[in-house]
Amino acid sequence: MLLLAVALAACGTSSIAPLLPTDEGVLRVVALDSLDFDADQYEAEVGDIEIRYVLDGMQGHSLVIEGSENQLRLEVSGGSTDSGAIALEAGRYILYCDIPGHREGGMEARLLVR
Ligand SMILES: [Cu+2]
Repeated sequence: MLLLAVALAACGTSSIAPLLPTDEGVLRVVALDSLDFDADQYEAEVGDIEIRYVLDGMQGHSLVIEGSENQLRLEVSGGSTDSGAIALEAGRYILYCDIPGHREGGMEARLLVR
């Protein structure tokens, strides 16, 4: 509990999604039918990153990481969720939805791995 409190304090207030909003160690990303994710930037810890992709809407959406499209592709539609894991080194990445037109419509976000 102390560790969690320290982690939360270190995050401060911003539009960055909390590291552990629901499940410990799982990066939760929500897809919105407005062709958006629920945050502009996500953060995760170096190593095997488990991502849970949740749809808040009805349209089908995907989630891939630029440059690692062949390693992980999550897909949601009609209220479903999807999850998977990917190993990433420290750095800055771009998440996006690869359904035609969606990224162009704004469906991308940054991922900071540290
Ligand atoms: Cu999409």
